[in-house]
Amino acid sequence: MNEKILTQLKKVLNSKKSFVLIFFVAIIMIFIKLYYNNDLEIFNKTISQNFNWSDVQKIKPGIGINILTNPGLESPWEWHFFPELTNQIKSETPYSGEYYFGIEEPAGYIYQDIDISSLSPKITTSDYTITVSGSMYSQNPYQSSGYSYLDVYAYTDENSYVNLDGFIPVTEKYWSKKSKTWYLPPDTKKIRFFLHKTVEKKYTKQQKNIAYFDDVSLVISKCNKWEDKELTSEEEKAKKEFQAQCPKPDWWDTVPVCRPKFTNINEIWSYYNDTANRSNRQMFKAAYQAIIDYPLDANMVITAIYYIYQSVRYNKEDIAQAYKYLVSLHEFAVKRYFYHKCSYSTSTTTADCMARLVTNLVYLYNEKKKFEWSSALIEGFIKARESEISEYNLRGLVYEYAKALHEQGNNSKAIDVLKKDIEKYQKTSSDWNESMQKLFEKYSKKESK
Ligand SMILES: [Ca+2]
Repeated sequence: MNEKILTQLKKVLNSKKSFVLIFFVAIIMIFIKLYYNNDLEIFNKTISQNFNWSDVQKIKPGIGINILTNPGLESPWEWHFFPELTNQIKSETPYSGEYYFGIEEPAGYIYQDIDISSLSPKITTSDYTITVSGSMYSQNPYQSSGYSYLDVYAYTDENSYVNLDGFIPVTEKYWSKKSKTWYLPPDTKKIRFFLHKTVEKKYTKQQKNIAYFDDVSLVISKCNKWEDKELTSEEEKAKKEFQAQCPKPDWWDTVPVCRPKFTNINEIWSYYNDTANRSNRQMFKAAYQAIIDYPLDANMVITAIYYIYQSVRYNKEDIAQAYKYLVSLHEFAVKRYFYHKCSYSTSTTTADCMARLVTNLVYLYNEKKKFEWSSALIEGFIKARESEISEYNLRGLVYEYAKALHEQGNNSKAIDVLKKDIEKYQKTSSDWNESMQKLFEKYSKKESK
């Protein structure tokens, strides 16, 4: 009898216990959920104090894979914060997953150490590369500070390292994937990978630009160096002529391009568009290599020069630093291929590929205030090839022609050129109509003064 009562009582107690336990667990979960949502900082601190860091499964270093742990920046695991973790973990607009990092402090940074000593018996030669990439943007960049960028310290032992720098800060205000590749110093044992924010010396307290990061990666690859193609004696002669006028840039040997060389112009075009996985210098180098591999293939040479121009002009670098022979390069092409018939399909040919190079050369002349060279070049080119140039490219040349005439003090001729163009195309709905009209009005006002 007594035993029966006891078991009954135990049952009741047990059920109450479990009820109370469930109740408390629920309350705790609600609290955690509230903190989690409302104050990520407290969440992070609570977790980081109670978490056993050694439990984190680290990525085993290998060749050709992303060797960062927690590359999606979903939590603080494996990352080190300076200043210490406060509110660098963001959740408003992730690039992927639920979280990402944002550096607010003017001199703040975040890094991860990667031990690659298990790989270093292999990395004894200079043909291994390290590629970093990530999605980044900056919020309300104030002047020229507060932009996201990445860099790397390659340690050959505990105290000596090489700083791999030169990553161009990301000025976009929306998620943009950028990458950079360096040769990895032989015998690198450890890599310290940094997420950084650019800082101006004079920053104010009010200035709160935030540099954001998500989905970062760090990949070590074996990169076979390119051998120059074997050429016929005729090709060799053309290559020498080209290189005498347009030598390789000084930085040539420091920029690895780990991809097969171009064999046709479609490959140039698709690599140019792959901005997430190539830098402007890599684009330049691959295009230049195509010219010296196919020096007698006019379409290849012209296309490569066009994309060299694009990569130099849009790399936010000083042109002279990127390539000081950019004018020579265009003069070479314009002289050699002035009458070249560009073919994009088998049935039609145009002068458009040359019109684009002529336009670029005019931009370069104008920057040097060589307006008389610009107008002479456009005049000659239009005279020789007008019927083969598309309306859009032709009007682009006419626009530059008017500007060059105006700059030389020949305003009335500039107005005349614009007037003729406007009359000729008044019934079309081209983008050029408005620009031509505006320039015409601007120059006419000056004339009547
Ligand atoms: Ca993420």
